[in-house]
Amino acid sequence: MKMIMRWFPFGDDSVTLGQIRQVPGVSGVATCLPAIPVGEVWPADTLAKLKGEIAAAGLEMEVIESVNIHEDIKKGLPSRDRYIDNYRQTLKNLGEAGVKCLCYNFMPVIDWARSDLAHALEDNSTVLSYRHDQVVKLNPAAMAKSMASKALGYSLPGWEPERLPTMAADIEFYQSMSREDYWKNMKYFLDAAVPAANEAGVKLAIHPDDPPWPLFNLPKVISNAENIRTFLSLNPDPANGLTLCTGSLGANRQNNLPAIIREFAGQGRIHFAHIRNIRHLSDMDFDESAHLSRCGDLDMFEIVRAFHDSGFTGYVRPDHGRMIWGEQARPGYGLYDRALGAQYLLGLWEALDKYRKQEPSAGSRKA
Ligand code: DNO
Repeated sequence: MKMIMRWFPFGDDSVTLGQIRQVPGVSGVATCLPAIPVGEVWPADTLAKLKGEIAAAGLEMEVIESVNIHEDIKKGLPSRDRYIDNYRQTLKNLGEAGVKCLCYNFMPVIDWARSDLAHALEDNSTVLSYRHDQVVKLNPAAMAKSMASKALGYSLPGWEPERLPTMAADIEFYQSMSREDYWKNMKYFLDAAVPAANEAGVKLAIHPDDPPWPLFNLPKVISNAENIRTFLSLNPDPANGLTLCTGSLGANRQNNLPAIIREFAGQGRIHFAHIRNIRHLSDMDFDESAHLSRCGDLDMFEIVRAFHDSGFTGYVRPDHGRMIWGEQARPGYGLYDRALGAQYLLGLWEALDKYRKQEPSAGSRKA
């Protein structure tokens, strides 16, 4: 596996490339071009410039998170073909810039949702948290406003201001769309994007729904082993793969993460992993937590072992961290706790590597 960290360019991040370079074992960043309007082509020259800046800091730009999908594609409108052509051209440009993996999502209207971006834990660190009752009481515009008010002026990926004016109408549009039609629109996109991704040498890695249950009656679909199987079968090419986000899938207590990882990493369909821990407060309420197993309800050793046993060679990033030691950063994306998370995950990986070399038959237990 290759350890990377998420980083936002053009001064929209409190964390610098120089700082990331000093986190042991981190080889690169997952980054983006936030200023390009959704649906437009990501220009080759801007990508080359960004790659140069990242390389000058001694890091790689092999992962992009995310190129957002225009809502017309998800809605299946006739205008989707133009946006799909643009997506194909963006994939070509990404490949030419040396990008190997693209994390994206197909969630309608809303990317991820939380009720609080700075919820205090017992140790006075703050984390992103989710209380289902509070989220359903808010309309999406109110939620966007409340999230922005805690974002310390940083843009929140997935809550770009351009989405807000049409949010209510977009949500209304999906009320009459069946899940089957939504799957059809996904397939239509994949059948055009996957060949372009292959030509460009880029692996597509869809991010699961976060949280993994429907909100505002929107057809969310990547939330458990069964619907991931359906998704992967829509286009069986290995370039059509997953971002396995432990915190997103793990919010549903029914999801057996090690088993899910073994199944899909075993098939070579996981290209990117977002690893973080959460503490459940009920079936639909949770706080994010430090990465360490004992700090949350997810067993990080079993999660990392499932990747290791599957011979995983994709990218991993420590996902959302707590805000600690007085850091002021974009919620979830401070330096300190993510750096701690990266070291912990790399430590687990090194232990598994060395143990496996000494005891070749050890550790291959199925979940
Ligand atoms: C939130 C992130 C998501 C993710 C997108 C991928 O912190 O995990 O915004 O980047 O869903 O498209």
